[in-house]
Order: sequence, then structure tokens, then C-alpha cells
Amino acid sequence: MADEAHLDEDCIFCKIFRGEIPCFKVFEDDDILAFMDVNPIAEGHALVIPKHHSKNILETPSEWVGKTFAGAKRIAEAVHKTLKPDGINIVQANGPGAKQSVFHLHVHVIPRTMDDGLTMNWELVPGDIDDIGMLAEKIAANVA
Ligand code: DGP
Repeated sequence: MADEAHLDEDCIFCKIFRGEIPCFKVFEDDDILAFMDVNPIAEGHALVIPKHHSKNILETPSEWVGKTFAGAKRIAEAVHKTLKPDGINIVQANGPGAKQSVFHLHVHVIPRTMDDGLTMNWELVPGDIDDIGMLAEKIAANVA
């Protein structure tokens, strides 16, 4: 269940799972929310967050880390089924030195293609909203 004792009024991702900021939802249960990244670095780039606010993996209880990564596996399977990418990276940043920009634990599920040239540090560039929404529907339909 969402950990009401550990939510942050000002956190963007807490606002998203409380429905105060819209998102293209891919999956939700009592513990996690998966939605499309608005600054995708690849087609189908999704995020998985716990319904527990803590900044990063170092500050998150293992129970919630486990729930979040189990969710990432589930979404990776849906992304794989939807896009049939050449590969999928699971990326998770902790702290400014690791280029973390939103300080609520989150896991990136990033479909990859051979020779896509992606590197570990990327710029935040808004994606095409229509494309993101369409992919959200397709991936959501494939969450098992
Ligand atoms: P990181 O840089 O690892 O902390 O990743 C944060 C990601 O969150 C980044 O790829 C952009 C994404 N993001 C930031 N704000 C929003 C938002 O309001 N909605 C959505 N869907 N994604 C967001």
C-alpha cells in the first residue's frame, strides 16, 4: 500500500501518483506506478516509481526497492513484447553526480537498438506527446 507517512508534498513524482500531475500511465498497483518519461531518450522509455517517498536507493527501505525493481521487470517484459527492441537497459540514478534530476527513487526502463549511440549521461529533451501517449497505451496493454 502507498506509504502515506512517507510522501512529500513538493515532490513531482509523489504528485504524479496522487493524480495531481498528469502522466501517461502504463501500470499501477497499491505499491508502484509505471508511466512514460516525458523526456524520452528512446521510443518507449518508461519510469517505475514506488508509492513511498525517498530520495534514492540509499535512503529507501529494501522492501520498497524490491517492489520497485520487481515492477521494473514487469514493465521491461511489457516493453519487450510491445517494441521488440534489441535490448533494454534498466537505469537508476542516485545523487547529482549520477545525473539524478528527480529526487524520488525511480527506475528507467529504456529500450535499446543496436548502434543507437546512447550514452550514460543524457540531456533532458521533451518528447512528442502524441507519440508518448500512443506508446503508453500499447505498453499498458501488454502488462501481464
Ligand atoms: P533522472 O534524471 O534519472 O532523475 O530521471 C528523471 C526523469 O524524470 C527524467 O528522464 C525526466 C523525467 N521527468 C521529469 N519530470 C517529469 C514529469 O513531470 N513527468 C514525467 N512523465 N517524467 C518526468
